[in-house]
Parts: sequence; C-alpha cells; structure tokens
Amino acid sequence: MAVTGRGPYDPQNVFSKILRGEIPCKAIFENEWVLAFYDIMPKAPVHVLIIPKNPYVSFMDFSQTAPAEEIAGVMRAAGQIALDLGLEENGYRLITNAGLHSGQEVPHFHIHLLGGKALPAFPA
Ligand code: DGP
Repeated sequence: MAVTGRGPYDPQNVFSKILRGEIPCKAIFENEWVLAFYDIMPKAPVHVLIIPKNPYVSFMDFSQTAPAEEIAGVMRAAGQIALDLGLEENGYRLITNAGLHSGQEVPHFHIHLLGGKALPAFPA
C-alpha cells in the first residue's frame, strides 16, 4: 500500500522497528541524525537506505517540519556515506519516494542510495 500523506506517524512501521532494534539490519553508518543500512531487496550492487532517527512519514513531512540543522545533518550524512562507499568517482543516485505515484511503501522517510554499476536512464 503506497504512503499518501504526512501523518500520523505509525511507530509500528518496519524502519521504526529497525531503529528500536526489534528487527535486524545490515547497518553501515550511524550518527546523531541517521541510521543507514543495506536494502533487503537491492536494485543495484550498492543499495543503501538512509533514514532519519526522528519520526517523519515522508519527504514532505521531513522537508517541511524538520529543523534546518537536522535536514543538513541528514544530507551531509548521505554524502558521507557515498564517499565512504567509494561511489564518488563513478557516481551514484539518490532517490526518495513520496506519495501515491511514487509507490513509497515504508511510511518512515528514507533516501535510497544506489550505485556500483551504470544505472538505467532516469527514471528507474
Ligand atoms: P520505498 O518503496 O521507497 O518505501 O522503499 C522501501 C524499501 O525498503 C524497499 O526497497 C525495500 C526496503 N525494505 C523493506 N523492508 C525492509 C527490511 O525489513 N529491511 C531492509 N533492510 N529493507 C527493507
């Protein structure tokens, strides 16, 4: 079922459970703002999900209500993870699905980081 709105936030969603340690994940990065881990259904050789630790349903929720410091922290972390994974030289793609047409499935805002091969022409 695609996520359509900004809220209310469902604390039973799978990423909330991962943040609480109730479901395992293959984590690769964590700081005060984000947790990042490998996607369970990878669409590329590198497919990482970057999620804020705070409860935002979607990009709209995050971009319109998060403090500027937190938005900066999440974006800075995304860049750092791409660097750490050695993706800068050959490139990578950041995607966030939002709303009905995008097919967002998990109602906790997340950024997909894809790389490790030449990706299909946008949109993919
Ligand atoms: P989206 O369609 O943008 O909401 O992407 C959700 C992604 O989350 C999808 O690529 C699969 C991934 N995913 C769903 N459940 C789990 C899980 O339990 N663990 C991990 N690591 N990824 C998950």
